[in-house]
Amino acid sequence: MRKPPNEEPREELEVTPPRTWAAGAPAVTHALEYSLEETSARRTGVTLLNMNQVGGIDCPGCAWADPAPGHRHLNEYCENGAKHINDEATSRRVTADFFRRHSVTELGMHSDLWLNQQGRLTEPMVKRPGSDHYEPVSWHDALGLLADELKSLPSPDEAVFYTSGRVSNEAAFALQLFARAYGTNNLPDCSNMCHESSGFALHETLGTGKGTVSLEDLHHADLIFLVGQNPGSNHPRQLSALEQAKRNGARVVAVNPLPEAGLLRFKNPQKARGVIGRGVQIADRFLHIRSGGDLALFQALNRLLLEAEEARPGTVLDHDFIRTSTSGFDEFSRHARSVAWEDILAATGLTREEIEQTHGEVLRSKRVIVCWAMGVTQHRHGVPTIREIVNFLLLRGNLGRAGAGACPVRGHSNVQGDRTMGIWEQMPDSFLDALQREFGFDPPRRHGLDSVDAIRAMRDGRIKVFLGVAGNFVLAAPDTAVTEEAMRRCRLTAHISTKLNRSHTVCGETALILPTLGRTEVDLQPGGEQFVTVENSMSEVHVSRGRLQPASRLLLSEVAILCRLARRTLDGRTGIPWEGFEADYGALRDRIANVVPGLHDFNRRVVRPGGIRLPNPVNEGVFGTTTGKAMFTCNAWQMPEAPEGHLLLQTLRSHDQWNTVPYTNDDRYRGIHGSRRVVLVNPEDITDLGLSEGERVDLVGVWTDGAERRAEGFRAVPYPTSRGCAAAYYPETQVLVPLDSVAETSNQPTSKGLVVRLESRAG
Ligand SMILES: Nc1nc2c(c(=O)[nH]1)N[C@H]1C(S)=C(S)[C@@H](COP(=O)(O)OP(=O)(O)OC[C@H]3O[C@@H](n4cnc5c(=O)[nH]c(N)nc54)[C@H](O)[C@@H]3O)O[C@H]1N2
Ligand SMILES: Nc1nc2c(c(=O)[nH]1)N[C@H]1C(S)=C(S)[C@@H](COP(=O)(O)OP(=O)(O)OC[C@H]3O[C@@H](n4cnc5c(=O)[nH]c(N)nc54)[C@H](O)[C@@H]3O)O[C@H]1N2
Ligand code: SF4
Ligand SMILES: [Mo]
Repeated sequence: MRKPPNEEPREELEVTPPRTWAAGAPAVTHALEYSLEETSARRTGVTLLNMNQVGGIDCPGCAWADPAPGHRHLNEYCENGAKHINDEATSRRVTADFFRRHSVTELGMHSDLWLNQQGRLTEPMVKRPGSDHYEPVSWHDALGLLADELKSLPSPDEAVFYTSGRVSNEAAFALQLFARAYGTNNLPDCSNMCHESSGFALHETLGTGKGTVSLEDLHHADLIFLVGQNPGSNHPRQLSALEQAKRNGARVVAVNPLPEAGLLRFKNPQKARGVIGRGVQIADRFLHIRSGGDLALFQALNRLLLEAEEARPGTVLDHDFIRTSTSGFDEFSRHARSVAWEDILAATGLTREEIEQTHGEVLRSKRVIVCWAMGVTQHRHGVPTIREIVNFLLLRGNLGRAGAGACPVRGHSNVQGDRTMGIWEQMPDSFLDALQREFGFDPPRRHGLDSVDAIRAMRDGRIKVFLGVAGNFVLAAPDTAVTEEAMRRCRLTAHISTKLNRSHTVCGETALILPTLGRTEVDLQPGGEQFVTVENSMSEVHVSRGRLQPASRLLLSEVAILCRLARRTLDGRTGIPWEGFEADYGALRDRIANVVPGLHDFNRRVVRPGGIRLPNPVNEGVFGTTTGKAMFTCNAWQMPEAPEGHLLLQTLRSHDQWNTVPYTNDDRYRGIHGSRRVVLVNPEDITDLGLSEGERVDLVGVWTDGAERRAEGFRAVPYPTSRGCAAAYYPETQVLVPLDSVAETSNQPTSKGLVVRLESRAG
């Protein structure tokens, strides 16, 4: 076992020019360096060779899809996937002795990086009321404590069950089944803070919350938009798909306030020419947009398409598709023409020529795909922006056919699957009816609490018990000070986790750490060795099977913990065979097959190479919307604005972190080394604000409630971000996101487009 580091890493900022290409040879060496630092060479070999292979370990990183079986490389992973997997496979351990040496208060003062570096959690721990230390507890007593607390609540709605998107389908299904049998729909998840805006916009306009494209579609598109995403760091193998598409003749338009390395040039580390050559240019056109300008951009493109049709009737729009498959076109086309150019140019910061040239590319392309991620969803107007993207696709029939469609690029490896399994506070009646038929109990129908509403309820004392299944809720959620206070008001907080994080240091009166197996590990149950299943961003459900020996013999799998908790809490009330589910996940999958559409014959079909592709009704011409057709919508123009002397801040990921967990203090592609406390600002803005390069500043949030939100001690780094827009890393800047600052209709926190001022610390 490796000794965990005692000391905090030293912070020393060094800035080098941002990189203009992603991946290539350094990516391979960086991945291996991190692997060997964290684990042994043998464990590294086992995990990496099995990663993303048929029947192997599904990468616990992002949700990007694997190529079809037979088309995979021996090394079918990226630099960051290797880091994520080795972060879990580390040989460092957090033991009972560690918790004897460190009080909860002391742990709370350590950085997130340090907490994560301590290694894998090894046995269940409890912090009892009045104590400042975690102490060991048996599984029996830990689950008894939690079950007793749940049973004592006057209403099941006084508990919340949070899920993060790394959780397998089997564990997610068990969790929601337990929560609903217990009597609540309080099932907030990380998706509430991630692609919730996509779900709302797509449901309303297309009748499905999921994307409509496959990898094959991407390979055969003529034009691909990458809007508000940083694939070089966050979905690296998307670059391989784009490389393939480009070889087939596709053109790529990237829309971003930052010229991200992966958007510019890609050197494929899986190919000899990628390691030594110049690589492939990814974006043919880079639109250096203002923060939040995407709604206006797509409004402009739509207006130009309507005008082109008017000039050359019958040549631009797909009239057949519009007539047979859509509703609301007339109203939309009237509204679309009313958007003024001066507003568009103000909101986007682009020139009219740039937008007209992009329009020209659209006209030349038969098959168009729009990909998007957090740069779109995390804005206040994320939902109307995505609705406008749908309008754009509908106009030329770019939906439901090969090489075209909508591609919300998902974050966590199974975030989409968790939703398919029923992790959502507002599951439709059709799902609840199916649960009722299959299990014979009455699931609650009243909508539960999402992440933001759960925090409000905890803050107001309406929630007594919080259970987190994976994730790091305290730092993933907005308004750190408010969220921490809310957690501390709970009677009991419990987390099923693989590694130590901030959420374990912000405790309710009683707190539990329930350590669990990770995806890399062998999962042995009475019914034999188990595998789990996951669903990627392209609706493919497949097997993940761990290969390594568990980090500790005291670990239980997520499914086992949840089934035991359910048994202890429900006391056999519902007749659900929890014990059988725990012994053999196949028994659980047999029941899932009866509840979730598209997963019939689940056990047999999922083990086939490539697994199961869930049907997407849109691709069969079926739209489950209120009109039964794909819906055009009218979206009012809007742009985020910062008053004089302020900037629009986005909170984002570095190349070297997994969400709330920094791996190092570096962000290689952006040329930031040794410190994460930096704010990237356009050089002209630095001058206009009277600051100097590298000056130490506080970021001060401005919000309608007048409360001061301050992130202290950042260096102002000149960076080619668009004018008036700044960027700084999450979770350090989470303190600046007000709890009440949420996206329209989706209630998703606005982690982008925050109004801040930079206050010099010199004076
Ligand atoms: N290595 C690594 N991979 C990850 C993750 C990780 O933490 N680390 N997290 C995973 C998860 S859960 C998710 S959701 C995804 C997130 O993947 P991304 O969405 O790529 O995540 P962010 O780091 O938030 O980057 C947002 C991108 O949008 C751009 N952007 C910001 N505001 C705007 C805007 O107004 N308009 C436009 N057009 N662009 C804008 C930013 O400059 C940046 O390039 O990544 C997943 N993959
Ligand atoms: N300001 C700001 N806030 C954001 C965002 C942003 O861009 N800006 N992004 C949002 C987004 S997109 C997301 S998805 C959320 C992410 O929110 P979460 O998903 O809640 O957070 P993670 O950082 O992914 O959680 C990491 C922890 O998960 C646990 N873990 C890892 N693997 C496993 C496993 O296999 N099983 C179990 N049980 N536990 C495991 C480990 O203990 C680890 O410390 O944050 C959101 N918050
Ligand atoms: S692209 Fe995503 S899923 Fe694929 S190896 Fe990299 S992190 Fe893992
Ligand atoms: Mo996410």
